[in-house]
Amino acid sequence: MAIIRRSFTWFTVVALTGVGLFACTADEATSTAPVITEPTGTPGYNALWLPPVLSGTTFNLTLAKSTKQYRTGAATNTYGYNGSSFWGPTLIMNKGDSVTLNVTNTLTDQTTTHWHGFHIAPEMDGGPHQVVAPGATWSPTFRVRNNAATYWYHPHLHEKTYEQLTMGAGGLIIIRDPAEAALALPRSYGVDDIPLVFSSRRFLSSNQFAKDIKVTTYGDYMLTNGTEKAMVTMPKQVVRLRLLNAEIERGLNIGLSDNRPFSVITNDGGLLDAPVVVTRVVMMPGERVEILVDLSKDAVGASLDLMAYNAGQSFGFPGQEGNPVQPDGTAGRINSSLLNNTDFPMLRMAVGAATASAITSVPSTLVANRYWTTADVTNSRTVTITGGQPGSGFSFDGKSFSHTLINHTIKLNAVEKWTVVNNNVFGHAIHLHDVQFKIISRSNGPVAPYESGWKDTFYLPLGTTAVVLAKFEDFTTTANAYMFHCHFSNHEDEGMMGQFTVVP
Ligand SMILES: [Cu+2]
Repeated sequence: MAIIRRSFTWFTVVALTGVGLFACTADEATSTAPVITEPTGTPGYNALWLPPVLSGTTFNLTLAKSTKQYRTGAATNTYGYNGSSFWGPTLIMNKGDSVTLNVTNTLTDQTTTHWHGFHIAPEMDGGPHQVVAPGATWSPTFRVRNNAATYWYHPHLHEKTYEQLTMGAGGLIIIRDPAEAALALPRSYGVDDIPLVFSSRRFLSSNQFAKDIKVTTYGDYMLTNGTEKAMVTMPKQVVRLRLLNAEIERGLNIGLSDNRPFSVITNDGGLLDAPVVVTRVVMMPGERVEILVDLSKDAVGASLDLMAYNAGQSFGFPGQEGNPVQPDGTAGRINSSLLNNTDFPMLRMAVGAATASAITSVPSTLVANRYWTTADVTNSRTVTITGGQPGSGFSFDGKSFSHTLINHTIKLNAVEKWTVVNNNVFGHAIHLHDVQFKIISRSNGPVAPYESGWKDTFYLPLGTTAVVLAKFEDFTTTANAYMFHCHFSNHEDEGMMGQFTVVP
């Protein structure tokens, strides 16, 4: 791939970018990634990497070491699945299919692969107990029961999640189902349906990723699908963006640079009843939303940025704190980052020609969800966030994670009300395995309409309490438990994780 030089016209740049995107089915080259330079002379952009797709009912994933050329000089050591230089392929599954995943670990460390958001038996879940030894292959098999939405897979080995995520291990999963297929929604992957994975990194002077869990909780440079200064051309019509916050700890207050409204159509576990129109959506690590952005009135050749409007957040919002000092990777920069407490772009969106079968309007309704209500509740419990004092990790109810500690035992088919209390020292992102739940109340105000759907991860701001309802059905615990934890992987690795079993 050649460097596109400034002497090209803007339209040529857009056209070539489009070709690059639409043709991209394999991993980008590491040292010859295209550099898109705008005629205005602003800093160059790199073509957004589009993860290749695997579909069918058997999925082979191989986690391996790789490298990617992010900086002049030494390449950055990374991890990727199936030969990717960062991240992995997007798995497309159909609800109702029985699938087998063969996960091969070529690292010298153990790993696990968790199917985030999936309602599956605990032994298939890929949590800390389902260890894949170096050189081994793990082959879980299960029926896909989740609704159409965007899910993801990532390592979940206790005390190694932070490191393996930092190195780039992860991938998206798209589930399709008939209810979603019946709607007039964009779904041409990489054309009008674009996956976007946000994760920032800090580079040491050696060009390697900083991965000191005690120091580097926030990166200094945003990587979108592993691409720094990413740019993509989207057609002049309604486009669908599948957003995943795959940060270690940073929250993202996402909006568009011209403040145009956009429509949230999914939460973590499925379509909403109807699109929710917003100008901002807050996403914590682990959360996904799919949004529709209307580009039909934009001129071909125009552009806008997908932004994180993170300046001015209150204390406890992850990424609010810290000082923007020069990156050197050395100690003394705990919780600081060049991106903290600032607004920054995450993707340059250029507008190209419309496609032949363009979606030009946003549906007024989506699906009819039947959520749990307090009338369904058969058991209630409270989980309180504790710990986090200097020198100690966060915990739940005073207990740090132990492989042998079962924090909660739940009866099969119970509809449970979990009240999660955070009067501690910082905000968190709470994730429950096994279930999709409904947030029914927050102590700091109403539940935002854009988070009113099925959720598996939610933001719990400092000083607040949230109440969620979930039904624990279909699977009981025969050996290994399910996890609940903070999805800030540094908090999780330092003990902010517990286990629950589901019993007859
Ligand atoms: Cu946390």
